Amino acid sequence: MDKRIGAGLAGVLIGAVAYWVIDTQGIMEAAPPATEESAAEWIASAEIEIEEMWEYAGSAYWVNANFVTYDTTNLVARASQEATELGVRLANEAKRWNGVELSGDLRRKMDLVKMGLTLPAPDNAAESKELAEITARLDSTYATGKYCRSEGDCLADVDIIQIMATSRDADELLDVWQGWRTISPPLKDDYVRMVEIANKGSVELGYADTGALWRSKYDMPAADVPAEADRLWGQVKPLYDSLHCYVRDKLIENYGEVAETADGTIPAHLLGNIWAQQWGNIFDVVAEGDADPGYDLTKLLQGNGYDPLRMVQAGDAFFVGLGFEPMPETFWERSLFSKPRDRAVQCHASAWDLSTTDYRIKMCIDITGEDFNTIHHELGHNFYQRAYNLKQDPIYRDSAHDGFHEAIGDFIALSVTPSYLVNLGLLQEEPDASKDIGLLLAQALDKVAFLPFGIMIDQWRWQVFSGEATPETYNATWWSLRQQYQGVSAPVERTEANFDPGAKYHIPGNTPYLRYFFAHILQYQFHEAACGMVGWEGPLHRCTIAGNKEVGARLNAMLEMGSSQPWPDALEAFTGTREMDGSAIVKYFAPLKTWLDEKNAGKTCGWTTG
Ligand code: X8Z
Ligand code: ZN
Repeated sequence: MDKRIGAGLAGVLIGAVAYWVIDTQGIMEAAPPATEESAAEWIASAEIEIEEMWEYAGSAYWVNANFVTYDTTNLVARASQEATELGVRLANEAKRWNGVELSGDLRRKMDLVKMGLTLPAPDNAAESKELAEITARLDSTYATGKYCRSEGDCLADVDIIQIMATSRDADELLDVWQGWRTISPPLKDDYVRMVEIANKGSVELGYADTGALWRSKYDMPAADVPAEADRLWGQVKPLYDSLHCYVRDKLIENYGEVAETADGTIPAHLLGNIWAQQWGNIFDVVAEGDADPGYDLTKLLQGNGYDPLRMVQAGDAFFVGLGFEPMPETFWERSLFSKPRDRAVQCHASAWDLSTTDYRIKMCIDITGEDFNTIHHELGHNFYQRAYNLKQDPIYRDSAHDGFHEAIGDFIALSVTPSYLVNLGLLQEEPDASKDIGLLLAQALDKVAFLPFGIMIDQWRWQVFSGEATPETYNATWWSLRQQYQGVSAPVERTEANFDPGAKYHIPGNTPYLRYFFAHILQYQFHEAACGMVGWEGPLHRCTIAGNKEVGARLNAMLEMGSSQPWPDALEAFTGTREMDGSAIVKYFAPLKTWLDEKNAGKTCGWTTG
């Protein structure tokens, strides 16, 4: 999630107004008439409650994520129940002003209150308790999931991620690929029940189902969101198709028939990532001689004695160079940068704002280029949070839309170019233009490969929430979408006894995922606009905005708007355009596309969708 990724709290913290009585149908008694004035009063006191609940529940979530135990899971279930009940109550109370004409801010705040929850509970204590217990259990069970390949040799998520990134032994890859997916079948019953309860809660709030609620958060008719995502996907799909064709061919060269499929898909265990979502780790397997980037960031970090703290300091320094205040002392004291040896933590990286002065990241950092990027990603959340927290009322303390939150740090990391690495002292000199294809290929393996993954996850959830996919077809639907969008297939037969979606953190963690797809489009728009501001005329992938205070000021202006304006206004403030647009990422990778298409000439590309 955007505010506390992985905590399941997004938008939950909409406070209560204790002195107004509300019955179970949401009809107010003893309440003042629904006027503009009463709306303003209600919002003001709701915002006080929101802040209090945010801080209280945040502490519970933080403790659970950092010390995953039976008891902290109980505590988080309690806090989550309270927060959800407040959210539901307020969403119902806000309905009171539905037919009343309100000034712009009041109407917007009312609407945000109504759609604030990610998983609304029905308006009864039994089901809200059950929902809170289920979500806490899903999160903790995932966090403690392990695959034991032999007695005493048990692998947690971070170990599996490492093996998938570095092993080139197809048998080992297949073994851990299957092994990690043994953690999720035990989650399925809880997941099914969770969908049932959250849907009931969503219907009570006036949405067709929970997917419809999720799609309602984009300042456009909810029904238009799938088409908007498809429009963007259509812009970038030709680029993905070229990459897919090239990578498949190289994998077949390397792995032989293990990589060869009759339908043209790529087996999911060969792509360097346990979810086949980003493929940068197999750069060495797929790159040809003329695609050498000239350096390897992981080796540079390791060779220069970087440790997790120093990596985070470098990320912080980037923002400081743009003119932002450094993260406060408490950030350094309270964040978690390394996986502790003696206890279970939720290792999936997240960024937290526990109050308007308390920012933290929680991450099990490895000294790799991939994690260096993720650090910038997480810090992007923190700097965004601080910008709007200091400027906006509690209800507006969020990003313009959730894709903005996910895009900021990635946009900053696009400026971690060779010239910036030279400045950091990590690289002696910039590789010349002959290395451009290598640089672009390395990045495309992460960013372009991600696009279809980013869009298919919530296609699956939308179908689950709407009932189009049932518990009897969960896994089949998942693999059919994987095939359709990514051209990726399971390396071994899967059945409904498997629950492969549950092996991806954001499914048990209940973090909506379309945000990451939008973010992968937006970050290139931000980059292109920012490079325009610095007067950059070279290729976009060589542009860095490091140290540019003017870009920093323009960025801050967008960040501090929070969610106070519809997102096209925020986008316009920074980029001058009001639409999401895939042409920036297409332009960025245009030289690579030409190169890939030359390499692919004469090959059979594409896959069947079954
Ligand atoms: O979950 C994340 C971030 C935290 S919001 C580390 N990401 C997605 C993922 O890992 O699946 C960033 C990229 C996509
Ligand atoms: Zn994020």
